[in-house]
Amino acid sequence: MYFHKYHAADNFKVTGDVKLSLEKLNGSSIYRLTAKSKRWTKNHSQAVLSPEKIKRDVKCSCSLSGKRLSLSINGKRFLESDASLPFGVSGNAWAMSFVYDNDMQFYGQGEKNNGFEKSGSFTKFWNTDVWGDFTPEQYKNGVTDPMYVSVPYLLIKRGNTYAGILVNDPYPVFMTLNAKLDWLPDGAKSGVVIGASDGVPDIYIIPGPTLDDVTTALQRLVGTTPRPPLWALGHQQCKWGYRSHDDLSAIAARYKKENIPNDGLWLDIDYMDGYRVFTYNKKHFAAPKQQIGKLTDAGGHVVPIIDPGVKREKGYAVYDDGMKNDVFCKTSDGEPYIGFVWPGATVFPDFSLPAARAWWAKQVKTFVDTGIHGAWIDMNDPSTGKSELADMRFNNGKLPHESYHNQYALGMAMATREGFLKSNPLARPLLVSRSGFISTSRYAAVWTGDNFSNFHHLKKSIEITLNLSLSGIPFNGPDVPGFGGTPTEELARKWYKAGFLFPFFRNHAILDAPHQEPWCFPTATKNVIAKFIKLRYKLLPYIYNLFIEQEHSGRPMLRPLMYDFADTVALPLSKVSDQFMAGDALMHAPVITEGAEKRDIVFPKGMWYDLSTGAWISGGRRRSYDSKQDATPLFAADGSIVMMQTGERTDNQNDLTDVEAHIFMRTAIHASVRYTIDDGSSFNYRRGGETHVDIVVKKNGTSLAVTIAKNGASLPVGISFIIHGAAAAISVNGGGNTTLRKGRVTLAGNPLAVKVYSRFMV
Ligand code: NBV
Repeated sequence: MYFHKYHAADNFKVTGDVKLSLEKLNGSSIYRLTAKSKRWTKNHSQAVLSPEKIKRDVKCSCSLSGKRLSLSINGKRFLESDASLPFGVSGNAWAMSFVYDNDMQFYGQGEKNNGFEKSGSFTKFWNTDVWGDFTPEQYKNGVTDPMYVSVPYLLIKRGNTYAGILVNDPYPVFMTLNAKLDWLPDGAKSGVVIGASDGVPDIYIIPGPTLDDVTTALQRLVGTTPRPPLWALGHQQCKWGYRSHDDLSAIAARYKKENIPNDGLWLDIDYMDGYRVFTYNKKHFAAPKQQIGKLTDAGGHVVPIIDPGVKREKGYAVYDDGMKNDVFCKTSDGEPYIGFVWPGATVFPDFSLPAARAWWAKQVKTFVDTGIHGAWIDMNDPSTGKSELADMRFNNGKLPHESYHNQYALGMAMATREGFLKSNPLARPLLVSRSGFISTSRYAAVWTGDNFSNFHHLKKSIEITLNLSLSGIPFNGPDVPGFGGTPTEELARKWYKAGFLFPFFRNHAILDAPHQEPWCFPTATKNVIAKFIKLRYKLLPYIYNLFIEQEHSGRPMLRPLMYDFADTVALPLSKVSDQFMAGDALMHAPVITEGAEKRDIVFPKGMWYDLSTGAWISGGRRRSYDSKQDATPLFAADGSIVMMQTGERTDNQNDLTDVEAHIFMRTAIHASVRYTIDDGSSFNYRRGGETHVDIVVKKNGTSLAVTIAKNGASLPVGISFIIHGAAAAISVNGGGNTTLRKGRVTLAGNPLAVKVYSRFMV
């Protein structure tokens, strides 16, 4: 592994040549700490930050006295520099340390496999091709740190007050969090130390006080994720080995035959002609445009892989054009840097150069003209095979590798998205990247790379996805039910149940693994997988609206329990790493232990409706819960309204204009929701092409009074009301009481008895 050099043990000293300054960013209650010294001349970060998008007024103060920083929130000291090393340097490396207090807990850090809560850890941020740099034993069952994505962001929690620290330094950053390190005297711990091997220190301090305040401010600073097309939120089917039009049409046909919805039809490296990027193998795709068109007409969405490595071969148009335009990375001698990946000897676009990004976007545009709907960009850590990474330099060989390494995937994502929009300015693309950096969220989703089909990875996937969501990468998810190895029936069933609410939901497996599409499992297991894919589709109106909310406010779709509920001594939600909220209405506590269908569940305060059994459960405590093989512990919060598609979804035809409003009311007497729809695919929503339906429900005894108001574009919307909880009559928009009829609906388990009022047109 390449980056080992720095940690808190190095000889950092407080020196006079370093001048710190602290500013409060206008109107945002975010503080920016910067340092000046001759050691660092230029900030090479390509992260796109928008502090102007954050308007809030938080009761906090942050001050600098000499080199000592102090942050108070709501009049209480939250963080202060450690006097022994408030801000020190060692050559070009810098480090700052803070006093540790034992009520501190730590989260965030982007994509890390160092646990949900991170006390006691030492970590570095260095985009890493996990399977390339760790042993099979480590990547199958151990801790692999660092991973593909570097977001140098630390979330600090003290009680129910939170603050975040974002280090906008593209060089390798490190953090030690009250860690016991070999070089410290016996029993001593590190405190809280943040530093980097080089780069101009540029640090954003984001005071809460709440977790929602911090997270939404961070997300708006680094950029919210633009609204994905609706199909991108459906199920995605991938397998290393899919390579031809025939493969994809067979997959699409089989999903249809099985009555299981699926949107994405993904291609891995073998669709290319000899792994040459931006080509199709003629044998597998004789007429790409027509063939992809056919798949599209049948309701599929084609998503090929794009690798950054360009085969070094005269006569290959992409290589020749790149050489002519001088866009490839160079060594210190000014020669093209050569790596060895799929096609053999390869050169790599230098995404630090605007001209190289424009060149890449042009290649992408021509490729997207063949009709593809999205792309996954792989190997952009970057992974270059046996060649020394350090020899790969940037900005015409002038910048050392370290300065751009963590940003390579960000540059690639920027340019790839631009290419998609050039080809089709009207369509929202789906872009999914393996690696990333601060502000990748603006351009791409992230899948969590090469995981393994075992229970260790299933558990880890929840921790990783929650911390990514808290770190400004809200659109993310793992390969389900694991990329490497062979999933057992039990694992496939449990992973599908655990993962069906992850923001990104893709089945993918390595070349030599057996196929793991739903029908590859015996009927009982296939049926469970199908049931939860269908439930995902049933919930799409709700999920889509969570993405819309994220785009506006920065609130992530998936979040830990402490996001929406207070952490208390009696019910320590901050320790719950195997349950999560999907929006503020649904709480999921999947069973992820081998051999068990039973688990303990922490129910936050309030009443919870069990979507498997229809029972109401009172929260504020931990309870033992018995689930079933074909069910999952999924609960709706009292006082919530969840918008769903009608009936059981057996294909991917989504209709956001014909929906069920599921009303969950037990003790709550008020519930409301804003339901937004648009065409699901274009950017017209930015020009008034969306409709908002505001629904308010008031409960009086067993009568529900519903008001619905519609504004925005005039799309007709039909709503059926499904009531979970005691209710006998309903009146809609003052239309007089109507008796509810009885109905049945199947959500996460048994069919449930419900009250129904259908169908109201607005
Ligand atoms: O393109 C092949 C694989 C891909 O299936 C996987 O999802 C990526 O994470 N790719 C890595 C390259 C090689 C992996 C050993």
